Amino acid sequence: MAEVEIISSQTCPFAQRTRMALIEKDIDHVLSTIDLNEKPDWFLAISPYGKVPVLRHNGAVVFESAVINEYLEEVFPERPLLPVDPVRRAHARIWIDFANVRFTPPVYKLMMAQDTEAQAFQAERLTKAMLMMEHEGLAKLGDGSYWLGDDISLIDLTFLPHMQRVGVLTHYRGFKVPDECVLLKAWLQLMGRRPSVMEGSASLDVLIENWRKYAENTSTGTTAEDMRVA
Ligand SMILES: N[C@@H](CCC(=O)N[C@@H](CS)C(=O)NCC(=O)O)C(=O)O
Repeated sequence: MAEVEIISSQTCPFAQRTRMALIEKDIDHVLSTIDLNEKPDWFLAISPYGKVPVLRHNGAVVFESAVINEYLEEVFPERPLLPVDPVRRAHARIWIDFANVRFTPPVYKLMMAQDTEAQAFQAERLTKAMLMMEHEGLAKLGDGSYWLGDDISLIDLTFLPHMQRVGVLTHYRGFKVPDECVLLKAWLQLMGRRPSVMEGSASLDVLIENWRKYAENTSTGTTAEDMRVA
C-alpha cells in the first residue's frame, strides 16, 4: 500500500486541489473515492467535519485542503509549490486565504440562491472577487503566466477547481467571468493544459449534473449547510 492516500468524492473541487498538488509534486499516492451520500463509518471516524479531502500518511490523518497542501509542501519539499522568499510566501498565503474566504463562498451561494434578488447580490460579490483577482492578484504578483510568474504554485491549485465551475454557474445562472478579466481568462486556458488539471477534472456535463443539488438548493450535505451561513 502506498504511504500517501487521498480520500475524495467523485468530483470534489477541494479534493481536486490536493490531488493536483500530489501530481505536480510527483508524489506516489493512492486515490480512494467515497460516496458522500453514504459516508462509510471508517471515513466518519477519521473526518470530524464529515468532509473530503482527507489525507492519510504513515498513520497520520490531515484534513482541510489548504492545510493538506501546506503539509505536503513541508513533508515533500521537492518540486516546491510555495516561494522561498518570506514576503512572496506571505503573499501566496494571502491569496489562498482569499480563495477560501472571499471567492469560493459566493460561487456556492450564487448556485444555491433561489430568488433573483439574492442571485444578483451573489453575482455582484463574485464579480468583485474576480476583479480583485485580476487587478490586485494576477496583474501585480507575477509577470508570467501563473499567479506568481513562471512557476505554478499553491495559489493556482487553490483557485482552479472553482474557476472551472464558472461554466456550471453560466449554465444555471447565466454568470460569466467579467470581460475585463483578460489575465484570469488566459490563466484558466493555460491551466487547462496542465497534466495535473487534465487528470483531476470532470467534464462540464458531469459537473452540471453533480451541482444540480446546489442549483435547486436541495443538498443536505455539510458543505451546503456551511455555505448557507457563510
Ligand atoms: N474547507 C474544506 C471544504 C471541503 C468540502 O466542503 N468538501 C465537500 C465535498 S466537495 C464535502 O466533503 N462535503 C460533505 C458533505 O457535503 O456532506 C476543505 O477545503 O477541504
